Amino acid sequence: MPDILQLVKNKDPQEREFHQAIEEFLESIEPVLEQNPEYRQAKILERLVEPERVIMFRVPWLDDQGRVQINRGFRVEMNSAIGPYKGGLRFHPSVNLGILKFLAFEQVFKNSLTTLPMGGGKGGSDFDPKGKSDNEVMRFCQSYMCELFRHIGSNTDIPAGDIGVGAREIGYLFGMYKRLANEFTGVLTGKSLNWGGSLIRPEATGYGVVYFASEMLSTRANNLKDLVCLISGSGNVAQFTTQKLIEFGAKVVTLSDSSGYIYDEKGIDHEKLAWLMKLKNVRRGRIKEYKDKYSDAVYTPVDLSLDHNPLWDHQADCAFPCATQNEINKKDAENLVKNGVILVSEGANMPTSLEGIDVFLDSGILYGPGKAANAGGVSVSGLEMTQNSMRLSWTRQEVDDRLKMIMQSIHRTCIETAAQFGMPGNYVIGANIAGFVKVAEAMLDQGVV
Ligand code: NDP
Ligand code: 2IT
Repeated sequence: MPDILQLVKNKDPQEREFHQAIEEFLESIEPVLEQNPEYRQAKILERLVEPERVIMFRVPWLDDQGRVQINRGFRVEMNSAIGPYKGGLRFHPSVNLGILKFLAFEQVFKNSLTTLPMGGGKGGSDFDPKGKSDNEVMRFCQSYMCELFRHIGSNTDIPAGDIGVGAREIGYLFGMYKRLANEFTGVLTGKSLNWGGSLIRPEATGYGVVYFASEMLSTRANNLKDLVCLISGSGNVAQFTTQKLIEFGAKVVTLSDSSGYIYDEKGIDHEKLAWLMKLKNVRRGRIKEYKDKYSDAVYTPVDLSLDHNPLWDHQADCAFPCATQNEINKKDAENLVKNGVILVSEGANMPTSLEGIDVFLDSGILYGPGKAANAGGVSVSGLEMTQNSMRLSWTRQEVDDRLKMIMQSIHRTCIETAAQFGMPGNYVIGANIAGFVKVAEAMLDQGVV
């Protein structure tokens, strides 16, 4: 049998995150490959690790001083076996092809799990929106779309937000798309409400993470009420994970950004969260300011080069990593388990290292991997596409009910698949196998393309 991981490493040795995502996935699907030799014969894996198309382009723009700035733009169109390419755009200085390929690869299986007809893709740029004026962000987005527009379409490839891309960026991107293509279509999701967006899309990833956590706890006759929760990040996913946890009666004690984290022993309530959302979404401030407003809280700067993150070293019941990839290493995972955590539900994509995942699985805690637990965001993106096609808007209640149903269905699928393959309660096996089989079968049906 060819060693797929080695093939990829030989071809693109520098794409570490992509290798990591593949390694995690391959370990899980071994038993399905044994049962289905036709997958190997049709070279399904070799095809899955090779994007259908990669677009890479120059993004020139003018800053407020009139100086020319150059960034690199990308879109990875990974797999369209079960629907048009779908997945977010990330604007962050760390963005490179390897990171976007890992995100696009995971997106393929995540989208497959949602029950909706969406293929997988991911894109973005090494542009850093932090510290930029609205006008600079607008000029960057317009320039980025000047190239991207010819590759996307409401039945071809539908981008959305991710790190550094929220409502403001989607607005600027959509405006330029509409002008260039001369059509008003659902080519992006995460749009604002009064021009084609869906209710609950901003909330969807965070709400979904909590619905998934609640389903996991119910398998052990438990619920979120009064449980103490650690959350990392303070962006879109972290904010709405916090909001839903408060609604479920849990106590959220941490939030972070890339500079440090706050620990609020009394818990972040609705009023504190509303203040924080203004700080992050309107003033675009730093989490450190929370401590100036709420003096009971403790702020700890975090050195990302340390061998562990002190945020994960508090007594708690649940952990919700909602910032970025590889934010929980082996030591962090050991600290979480040692401090009594019984559940981890991943809002971020691949936040836990391979060694960290092993710690969680060996300890027997409830561990919900990102491609299952954070699928609520792309699910409501899919529902936004449906509403755009029908040219109508559902109510908040209707979208939230559908989101809940989808998260329950993903949870059930993971549980049933894991049990079927002799690994009851293992959500990693369940998510990877169920996500994979649907895509693999579609690829077989469609021939060698
Ligand atoms: P945002 O840009 O809204 O927020 C990102 C948060 O993560 C910020 O608090 C940011 O801090 C922090 N962060 C980013 N990079 C780092 C880093 N290298 N180290 C430490 N902290 C970091 O993004 P989202 O909330 O949308 O995304 C968060 C995660 O959720 C990502 O992994 C994303 O892929 C995933 N996700 C997002 C979905 C969505 O619908 N938006 C859907 C599914 C998954 P700072 O301000 O200092 O950079
Ligand atoms: O990682 C993700 O699932 C997202 N960033 C959301 C993608 C989408 O198309 O809504």
